[in-house]
Amino acid sequence: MTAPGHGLARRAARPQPARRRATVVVSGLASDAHTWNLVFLQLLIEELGYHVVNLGPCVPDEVLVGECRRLTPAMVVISSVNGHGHQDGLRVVEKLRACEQLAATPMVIGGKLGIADRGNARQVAALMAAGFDAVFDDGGAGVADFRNFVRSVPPPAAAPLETAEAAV
Ligand code: B12
Repeated sequence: MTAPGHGLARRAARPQPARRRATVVVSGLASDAHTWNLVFLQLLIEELGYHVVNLGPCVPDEVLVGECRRLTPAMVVISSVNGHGHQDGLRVVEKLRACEQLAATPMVIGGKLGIADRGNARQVAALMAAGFDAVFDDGGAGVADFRNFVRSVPPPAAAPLETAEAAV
């Protein structure tokens, strides 16, 4: 007869399959050469528990669409700093949403979307209408709102990683 709890202790000692962290794609837009914004976003999103694929600055639309189709990420986070986000963002989100497997993927854009410090309400509305789920313009919503948005996204069913035990 085993002591109470003994079986439980044995179960706990057995290696559990690790969970793969869901992937978030971070990207700059085709015209935008700024980079530190992307590094900032990558660190922030990693801190929130995701694996980040950072595509870097000046990403052609076709590359962004192709990588998102290949990775089918849990979320796509686009950054604009040079002020062309309201144009580049409109164009690229339509291309992303046209892909069947990305139709329901959470997609956000943020940063300096235009060249005005404030009063980008019209641009924000146009970006939302074009397919973004949220827009975090520097003149309005802040990083705290972005954090809350990321936390509100339900994690996709994560595939268990192979453990040494399972591989034998
Ligand atoms: C460094 C820099 C450059 C470097 C970039 C080098 C590199 N490898 O990154 C160089 C010299 C290449 C450059 C070029 C240009 N730049 Co520049 N640059 C800057 C500078 C000095 C710092 C930017 C930076 O790295 N900040 C640090 C990062 C961490 O912060 P951030 O970029 O501000 O991003 C923050 C927010 O925007 C927000 N954010 C950004 N994206 C997102 C996305 C989401 C989802 C969320 C929630 C938040 C978020 O979070 C970040 C952290 O708070 C700023 C001025 C300044 N002091 O900020 C100008 C600035 C960004 N540049 C500007 C401009 C106009 C240009 C040029 C057009 C200049 C020109 N006429 O050639 C070109 C554009 C080139 C291009 N094709 O994009 C303007 C943009 C104006 C605007 N949008 O209203 C700025 C603000 C200068 C100014 N006051 O006029 N630039």
